[in-house]
Amino acid sequence: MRQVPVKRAFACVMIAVLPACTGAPEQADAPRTATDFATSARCPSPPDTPVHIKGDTFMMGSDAVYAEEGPPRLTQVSAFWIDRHEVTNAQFVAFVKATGHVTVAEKPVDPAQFGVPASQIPAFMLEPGSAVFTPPARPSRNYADWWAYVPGANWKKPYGPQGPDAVAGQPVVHLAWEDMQAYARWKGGRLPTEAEWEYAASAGAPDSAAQPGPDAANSWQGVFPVVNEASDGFEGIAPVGCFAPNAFGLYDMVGNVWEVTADFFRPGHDPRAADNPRGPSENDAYDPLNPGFASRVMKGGSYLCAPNYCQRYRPESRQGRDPGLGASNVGFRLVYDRAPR
Ligand SMILES: [Ca+2]
Ligand SMILES: [Ca+2]
Repeated sequence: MRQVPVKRAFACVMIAVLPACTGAPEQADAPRTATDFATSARCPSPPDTPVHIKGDTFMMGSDAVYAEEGPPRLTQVSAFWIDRHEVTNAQFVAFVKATGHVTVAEKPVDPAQFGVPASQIPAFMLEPGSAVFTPPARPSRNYADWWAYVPGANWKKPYGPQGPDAVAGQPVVHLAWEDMQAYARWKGGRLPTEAEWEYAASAGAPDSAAQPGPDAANSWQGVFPVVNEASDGFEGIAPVGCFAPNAFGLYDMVGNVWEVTADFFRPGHDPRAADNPRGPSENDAYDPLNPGFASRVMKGGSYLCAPNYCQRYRPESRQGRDPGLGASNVGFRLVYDRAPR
């Protein structure tokens, strides 16, 4: 069995790839401030009541865009309930008030988790914090140019300590896997399997051509990562419910923030796993972008997905997600095996 990923395992990768981790300035050119992403937009608030999804067979996966999404195959999913929208800051506040939970991003960092001599760890990476999208001033296709470890970033301060406070109706971000699991236990739900999530997102559409596009939820218009036209009304995270729901009544399945699922990640689907699949074992997990540990699958794209870089505003889209550290564009929603209370 592979070693269970430790908190902040992502930081090991960041040490290798981020200029900020080698002692160089975080950006060669001054990034725009986090407050650029503040939004005062208000949208209708959809109810918090979950939606019942009847079991069915659907075509899971796609070979049309990215290789890791295939092969498509008929897949059976049993009935379940699913949150109508991403878990919001308001919902997470209720959880924190009830339990006193402190998230991973708010806790001191254990230097032993980096796996390198302490002298090689920049001091700021030992401070509580999280990964924040920090747009560069010039074009780039290297993700290390727009992700930075920002001390003080957490679910209460999604754009970092200098940015706006978390907004009640917006999805909660900057959570690690263990934070999501704690919320799920308190709520009486669980993280969805990838198959459950993808079926709910496709909402009975018979093929990918009939499925939603980038205008179905908050995404990126313009040339990523330097020109954020925000013609959909949102430069950063949008409140849940600002875009029309899909045919199952679910909001923001193909945008706003990525949503973490229960499955471990490896590129491509096992075509033999077609009856309520649960993904590979932890030992078989493999994420080319984070090869040192077992990533979880996240689904549906985010407000950072643009046609020129990340066409992942689709039900089939999938990427690996570091379980030990949150990010400013990653959230979740729960499913339930029985009618929620
Ligand atoms: Ca947008
Ligand atoms: Ca979403």
